[in-house]
Amino acid sequence: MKWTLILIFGSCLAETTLCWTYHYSNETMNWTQAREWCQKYFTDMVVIQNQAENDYLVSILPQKNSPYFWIGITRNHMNESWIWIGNNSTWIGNNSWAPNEPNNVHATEFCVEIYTNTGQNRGKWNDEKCNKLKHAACFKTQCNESSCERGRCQEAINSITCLCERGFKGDRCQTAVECPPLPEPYNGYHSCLEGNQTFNTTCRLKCDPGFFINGSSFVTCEDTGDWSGPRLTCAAVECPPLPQTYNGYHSCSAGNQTFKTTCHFKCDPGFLVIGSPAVTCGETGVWSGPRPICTSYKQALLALAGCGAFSTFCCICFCCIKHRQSQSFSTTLYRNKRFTAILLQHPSKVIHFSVSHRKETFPRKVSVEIIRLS
Ligand SMILES: [Ca+2]
Repeated sequence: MKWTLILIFGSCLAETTLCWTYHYSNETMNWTQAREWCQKYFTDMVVIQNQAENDYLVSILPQKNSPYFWIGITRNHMNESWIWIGNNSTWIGNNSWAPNEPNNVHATEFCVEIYTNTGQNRGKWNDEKCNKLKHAACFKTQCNESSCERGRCQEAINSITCLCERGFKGDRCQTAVECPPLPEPYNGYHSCLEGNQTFNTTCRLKCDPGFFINGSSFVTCEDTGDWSGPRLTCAAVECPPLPQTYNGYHSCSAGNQTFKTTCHFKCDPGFLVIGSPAVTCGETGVWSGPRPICTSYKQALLALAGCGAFSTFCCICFCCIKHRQSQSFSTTLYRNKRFTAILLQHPSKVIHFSVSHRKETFPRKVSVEIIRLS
């Protein structure tokens, strides 16, 4: 069978190139043949999505001796609903059917034709037996893979529309949604996976030494153009609270005892500062040293005297032992600011004297430890 291709008016406006066009056959054929013909030479049989398209289609279809054209709506059984091919439309208007149609004569009318003759039935539909011979009404789509970069192409009579994926915009869905510039966090910085801060970009926060991530460590640019969470912030690490100083007091450079805060200690009148008079909160949350103590001058003098007496006692013990053990002992003396130790060593035995001062109680308590090792 020889078919004749005829291009009727494109549905596009003259200046528009991206939209579908309508076509029809000069010959008649049954519904199945008509659809195959449309698919072979164009895209498919006509699908109508609203009354405006229906009216436009009828206006450009020619007046022929047989003014009947197959359209792409059908069903397989009398109890089924009418369905458009391709699932591109579910539309059936209130006045789409001609009077007394669809009448399903002999329960075998499962295809649909559109009337193009003049009169009150022009543009109306009729259910018809599928093996009847009608002209084919076809369309050719203009959507293709390059029509929309990040979206789905949808055609109408005069234009195509790109239905963009989430997070993209533009007439061809070519532009990712942008989020506002992410403000630089105090005492830290952020790094983003992408150079520009657009949809799906994730930025991570890093804090300077002495500061920690306060809340989320990253945010993501969402399809709404907003960042996924609150602003990224770094907070200063805190040192343990300093207890009240006995017989003295301390004052700090900041209200919270956080990184870089320095606290100064002072003693009440009549008391002496033992230790460093100031401590600073370090980047790991540890004070720079032990806090000092306040002791009276009398206690300090007694402590010094006691220490001297104890040293004398140690020297006497050392001399006695050395005398009793004769020359076979070797001796070693260790000393620093906090302790003094005397090591006696014999080929068969070791006697070890150590004198240590506990920092927090110095000089009121002095411990002496004597260890005899075999
Ligand atoms: Ca009918």
